[in-house]
Amino acid sequence: MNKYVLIIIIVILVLGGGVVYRQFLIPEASKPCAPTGTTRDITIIAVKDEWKFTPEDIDVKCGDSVVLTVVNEDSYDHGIGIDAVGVSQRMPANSTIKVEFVATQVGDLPFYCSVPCGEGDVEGKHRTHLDMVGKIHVQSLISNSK
Ligand SMILES: [Cu+2]
Repeated sequence: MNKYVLIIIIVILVLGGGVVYRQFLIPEASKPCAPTGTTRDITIIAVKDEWKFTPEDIDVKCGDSVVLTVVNEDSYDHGIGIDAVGVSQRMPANSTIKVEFVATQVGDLPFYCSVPCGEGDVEGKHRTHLDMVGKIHVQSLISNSK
């Protein structure tokens, strides 16, 4: 019986600690942002035979809902992965997919091609699957008035 009382006390302490942390101790910058009510429609293109996403840098505000339309111009598959928001989706050849998430934290969300897709020379430069990367910059509402 005592064992169970102890377990309950431990559980309460752990949960209580979590609540205290969330309420009082989280640094301001890593708190989730309140929804802005704005939906940002952004198109990203996997450029034909260039092993490149364009644009590679995207700005959104923290709290924005983001709808990405991702176009694959190639006759082979790519994928889009944005680990920080749990996005991982295959992009079949010559197709367009949509990916949605809410930007809840300030910071950079790296995205990348999640499907091995080969390599080649583009205007004298060698490019590969690993060059298909970019960043979504999630900006604070307060500190940036761009
Ligand atoms: Cu790839």
